[in-house]
Parts: sequence; structure tokens; C-alpha cells
Amino acid sequence: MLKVYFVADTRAGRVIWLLEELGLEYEVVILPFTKEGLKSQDHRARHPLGRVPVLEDGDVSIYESGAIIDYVLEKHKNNGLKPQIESEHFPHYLQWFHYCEGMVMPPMNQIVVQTILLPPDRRDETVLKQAQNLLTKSLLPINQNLEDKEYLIGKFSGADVMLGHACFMANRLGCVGEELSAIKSYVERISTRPAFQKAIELK
Ligand SMILES: N[C@@H](CCC(=O)N[C@@H](CS)C(=O)NCC(=O)O)C(=O)O
Repeated sequence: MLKVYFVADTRAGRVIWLLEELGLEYEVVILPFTKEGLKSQDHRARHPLGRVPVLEDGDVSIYESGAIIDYVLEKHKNNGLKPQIESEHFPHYLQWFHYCEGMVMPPMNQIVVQTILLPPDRRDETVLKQAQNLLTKSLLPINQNLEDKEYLIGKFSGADVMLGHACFMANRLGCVGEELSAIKSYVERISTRPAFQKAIELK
């Protein structure tokens, strides 16, 4: 059975969300977001940096949320959540799928570091402001794309599992302002999906 190494309120939620959308059976190992939980020898054997998510599937062990999502869609079940290569939606599916970790997550990581992870005396207001500006710039094209669509490529897809989850996190961090109203509606839409709710409620 598929086994997901998971920490609540992290990217590991993407994997649970997808598995729930597809109705696949899986087992979850919930790790605490602590040094002992993630940087143990056992977990470093699964992920050299001691991070989540990790997916185990028999003899296969794989990390990187995007790789895991793609692996599951290719290897296990698709339900139309990944367009065929011939589809007109395929290029933009790839674009939004990779835009998540490539453009949105780097400034968001920095915001989390500067507002939550670092002790107050080590936080840097300039770094925080730069990250906030960069995140807003990165969110603008997503907002524009969603002005005439319910989901990133029109219908719900694996790209939403990646980037929709990132938009949800950005909104929760207070980084989705009124000028990004299409993203706000998108986050509300995603939040009504039962599979998403399961992933977000898992603690
Ligand atoms: N690009 C990786 C990022 C993995 C990652 O940084 N995960 C975070 C949680 S969202 C983590 O495990 N952090 C623990 C740590 O930094 O010690 C992915 O998409 O899986």
C-alpha cells in the first residue's frame, strides 16, 4: 500500500489531497515538525534533508511533492487529472504545475522563515519585505489566469493540487490581498472540495 510521510500544515497535504481525489488507499505516518521527528537517521534515510513529503510504494521511495504527484498520476491513477500530451491544455498544465515550486514557494518559504521559524531577534524586515513583494509579483499571473477560469487549466487537474495548495497557504499567511480577488475565489472553491478538506484537517 502507498505510504505517505506527513507533517500537518505542510506540502505533504498535496499528496493526501491527490490520493483522496483519486480514491486511492494509503497509509499515513504523521511526523512531528521537530528536529527529532524529521532529522532522525530513519527519516534522513528516506529524505536526505529530513523533509516531507515522502512517498513509499513497495520498493520505491520518492521525495519532492511535484515528483510524487506526477508519479501517482502516471503510475497509479489519473482520472483525467493530467492532460494527455496531445491535449491543448498540456503545456499550461506543465507550466502551472512547475510554477508552484519554481516561483511561488521560494518567496513563501522566506516569509515563513522570517515570520514563524526564526526567533524574533534574528528576523530581518528587509528580507521579509523583499519576499512579500516577490510573492505578490509571482501571484499576479495566476490571478490573471484565473479571472476567466474556475481552475488553472479550466477543469480541475494535478496543477491545482500543486499550485492551488500554494495559493491556499499564501492566503493563510495573509499574502493574498484584495488585488488578487480571483485567487481569493479560487482558494474558496478549492476549500469546498471534500478531498482537500481531508488533507487540511489531517493533524
Ligand atoms: N521542494 C520540496 C520541499 C520540501 C520541504 O521543504 N518540505 C518542508 C515542509 S513544507 C519540510 O519538510 N520542512 C522541514 C525542515 O525544513 O526541516 C517539495 O516540494 O517536496
